Amino acid sequence: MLSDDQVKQFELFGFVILRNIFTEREVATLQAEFKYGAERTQESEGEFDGTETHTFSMMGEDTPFYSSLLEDPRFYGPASQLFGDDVFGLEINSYRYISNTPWHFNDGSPNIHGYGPKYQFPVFEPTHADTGALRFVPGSHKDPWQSQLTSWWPLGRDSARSAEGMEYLDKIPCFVAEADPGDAVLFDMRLVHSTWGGSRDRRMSCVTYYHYPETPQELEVMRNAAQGFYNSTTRWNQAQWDEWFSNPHDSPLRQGWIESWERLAKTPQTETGLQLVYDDAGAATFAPAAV
Ligand SMILES: O=C(O)CCC(=O)C(=O)O
Ligand SMILES: [Fe+2]
Repeated sequence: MLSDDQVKQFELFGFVILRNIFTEREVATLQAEFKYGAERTQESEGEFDGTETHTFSMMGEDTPFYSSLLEDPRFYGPASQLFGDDVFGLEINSYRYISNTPWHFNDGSPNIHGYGPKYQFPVFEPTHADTGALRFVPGSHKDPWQSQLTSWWPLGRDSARSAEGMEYLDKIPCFVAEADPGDAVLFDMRLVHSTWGGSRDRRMSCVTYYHYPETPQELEVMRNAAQGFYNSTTRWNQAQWDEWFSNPHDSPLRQGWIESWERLAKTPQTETGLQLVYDDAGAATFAPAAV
């Protein structure tokens, strides 16, 4: 669990770094399962040649240690401490990153109302400031600070990704969350973040949860997200997702999450009275639901 000061730091700044959350033996297991998942992905996607990021799900029974991590008290404990006991599991992924990641926040929708805690960790090499460590603008998980930041062009939704924006990436004042294998960086998905320099097969993983919606806006966002997720037959890495949803070890915790997904997916729009409206740039706002 997190100490009171770690909880306070997370609330104020939006992140906390957990050192040595894995034992050395567990890091070896992560590495072996990562290599297996990478191989599986090459079989379906073609050989990794450094021109495209490979992303693969680690939620299936073919990577048993990874697939246990959402329920692991070392991950679920702090997640529920920060976001409540009804925080629920979203995904466990691995990545072979090939480029810098522009400034952005990822809350599951283009606005601030769908969010949760995300753990990211390096699996093989440490991540440093110039080798792909996460960079955070501290406190940017909160509005109006987040809106003020992202209306400045180097941090803007599209302009951050432009050639000019990418030139500016490493000039933005920020905190660099360096990590070694065994450590995990825990952050609020609403936090404005990027990475720089870790561009040649940077092998990372993540464990992510969603906060259970409380306001009509949050419910409208999550209702939509859940419809694209629960019982979907067109997910990437379908076999791994299906296995996770089949709850093969009868975990009561996972069963509760599956029920959360189902409840949200089946929530009618009349319950929120809102709809998401997207502008040309893909940014969403809320409007009263059509009657
Ligand atoms: O590591 C990266 O390059 C991107 C990570 C990121 O944006 C995320 O985990 O949400
Ligand atoms: Fe992100």
